Amino acid sequence: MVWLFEFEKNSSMKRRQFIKNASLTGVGLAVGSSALNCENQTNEKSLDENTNTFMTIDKNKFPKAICTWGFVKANAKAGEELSKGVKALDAAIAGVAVEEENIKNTTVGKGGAPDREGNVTLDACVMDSNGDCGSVLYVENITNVAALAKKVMEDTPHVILAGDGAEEFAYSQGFKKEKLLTDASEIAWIEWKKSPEYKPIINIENHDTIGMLCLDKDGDIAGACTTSGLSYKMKGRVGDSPIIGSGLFIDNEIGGAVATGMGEEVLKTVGSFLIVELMRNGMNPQQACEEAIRRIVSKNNRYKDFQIAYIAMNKAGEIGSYCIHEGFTYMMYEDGKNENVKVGFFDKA
Ligand code: SD4
Repeated sequence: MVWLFEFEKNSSMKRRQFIKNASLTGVGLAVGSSALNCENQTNEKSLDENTNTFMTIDKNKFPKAICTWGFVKANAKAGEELSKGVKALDAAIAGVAVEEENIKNTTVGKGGAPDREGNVTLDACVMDSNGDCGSVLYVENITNVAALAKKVMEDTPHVILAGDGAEEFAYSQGFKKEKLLTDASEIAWIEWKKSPEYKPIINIENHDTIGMLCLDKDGDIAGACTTSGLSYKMKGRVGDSPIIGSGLFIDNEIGGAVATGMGEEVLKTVGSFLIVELMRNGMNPQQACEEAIRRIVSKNNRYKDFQIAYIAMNKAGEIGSYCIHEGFTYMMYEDGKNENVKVGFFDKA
């Protein structure tokens, strides 16, 4: 065990050395050297392969927070935490908790729409700057599932806990039992049962999953993604949001990405991991998000019926976002300002 740990540590050090050499000799990698030898520097440069110029990482531009959709308060909360010096993962969890606790949001946390049997089941994951991650899926009766995912990451030998096991673990960690089905969600579900057709509606039914990426004052990236999934899903259904690599992925040498929309289609292309790998290979966050959407629509002629949107941020704090259909926006917190940004879309027809 000790030997394995030493081996991993060494191989990761070797890789870092390679990245550093690649940057210095002008070959290879685009972003990703920001974790290197820069403890006390404000600016740091790495080669952007697309432009063949050196990209400046200016730590004065940190911190930054971005999240899916127009969640003004959640993103502001994360931004304020980051400005106080809170680390990226804790800031992201504090930010998304605002929506988990918002009973008017019908696709996240308490107040989320139930499955077709009337059960609210939540999915969430978190990923930290050091590559650790935690995830919970199909959890009932617990509101702050992103915080619970962090507990799984920190206090269990596992990455994922599901269903009853996740719920029992939550109680053992002091989380309280709460009824997640609100009166309003129950009324809407009873109404839906009168003609029970499962048809997620673009930008309406799908529009509330919160995925958040935070870049803290030290230049470290982490993220969180939390949802009640698609309304009136089949019992047992789990989407992309709690699946590391699909709903969320972070590589602190490169950047991070999160997804929202029709989870089944994100899962098929492991969308967030794909975006981070595309950034590693030289794309900027915008190009990477566009390519990830292109991979989905090029394989799937049903794309007119569903929405998917991605947001991504690299180590320099550059941001990208793209979606299939018009209507997606994201929040960006930077320099104390919290703005809603409209996003370009693929389906111009
Ligand atoms: C899911 N991706 O469960 C989530 C739903 C979503 O905005 O993002 N809604 O498939």
